Amino acid sequence: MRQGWRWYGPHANVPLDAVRQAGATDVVSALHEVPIGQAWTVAEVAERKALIEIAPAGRSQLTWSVVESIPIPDAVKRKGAAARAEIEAWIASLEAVAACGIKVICYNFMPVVDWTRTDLDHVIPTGATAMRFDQDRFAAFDLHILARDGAENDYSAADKERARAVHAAMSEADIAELTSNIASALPGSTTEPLTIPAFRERLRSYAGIDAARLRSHLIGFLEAVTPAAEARGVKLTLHPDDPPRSLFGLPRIASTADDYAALFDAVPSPANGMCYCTGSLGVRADNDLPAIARRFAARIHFAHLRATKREGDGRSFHESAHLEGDVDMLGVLRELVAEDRRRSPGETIIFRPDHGHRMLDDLTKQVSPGYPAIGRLRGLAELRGILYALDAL
Ligand code: DNO
Repeated sequence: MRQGWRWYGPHANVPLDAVRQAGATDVVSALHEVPIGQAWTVAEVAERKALIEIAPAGRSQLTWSVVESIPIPDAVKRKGAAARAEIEAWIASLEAVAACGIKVICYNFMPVVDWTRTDLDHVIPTGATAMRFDQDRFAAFDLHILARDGAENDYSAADKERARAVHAAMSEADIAELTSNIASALPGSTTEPLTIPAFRERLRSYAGIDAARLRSHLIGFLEAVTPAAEARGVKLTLHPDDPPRSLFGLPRIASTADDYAALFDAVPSPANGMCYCTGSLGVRADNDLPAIARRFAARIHFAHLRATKREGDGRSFHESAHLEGDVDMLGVLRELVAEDRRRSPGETIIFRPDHGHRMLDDLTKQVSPGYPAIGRLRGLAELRGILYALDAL
């Protein structure tokens, strides 16, 4: 397996030397500055690749191995294969990436909101901070701040009472912070930041789109793009929903093993692959992580490794240290290493330590939520220790 690191580009507050010092060899990145839906060009991708791969004198060489993500525009999620122009632009981006020799592309199919947290700096007992999803704060946002049509039907009387009390205790500043955490698109998100009125409007545009319809739109998209990927030896890896359940009454269709099985059955192309994200899938107690890794091993080309800890209500969770929490990381790595050994060297699985606690010097620095250097460095070092013990490095 190859050790990757997500890098946010030339203006990122964690530079390429930090990637080297963390011990990673592979960079995971995207043209984050290109607006969603606009086709990437070969020149743009080649320029970024040169920036990553042409090392200054005396520095070790890095490889841009994974594009995470080429965003899928909202129209594709709402209309499927009928969103012809948007899909053609996506294929053009894929072709530009492939022309530059990058063979793994990550994407997701979450409607309206990508990964979602209510708290970005939840203080944990060590004094570090972790990202958190607090179900009552989420419900307070949905019911009282967004005031979504029909939201009241999605919560029990007890849920509503707790959400009401949470909302009543919030100051204007708390409301602004919660709104920004949920609606302004966290780093790497492939959905647009939304104001509250735009958020309501976007939700209304999904009226009538249930899970079956959304799945058929993803299948239509995959049928359109996998031939181009296959022809260029590119693997497309679908990132799971985070959290892996419906939010805001919207369907989510990459949350369970059955969800992925339905997609692989419908579009068996070898280009149809999976980004195996332990932290996202691990939020559901009914997802058996080593079993999922074993079942879809041949489809896994990219892995996000981190852990989450479910809280008492079974719906809230926070991000734990990489080897703590609910994820059986050793069990997962055993499966991924076994698969990796079956492959030729050019096909090896790339992983990155996903997220990390904000700790030590990062507590006083400007950091991208979820992506501070030191917490990720700790995560990668711990994961590397497991791989070393499994004799997989
Ligand atoms: C968050 C990430 C997401 C993810 C995209 C995949 O940390 O896991 O940004 O990369 O949703 O397309």
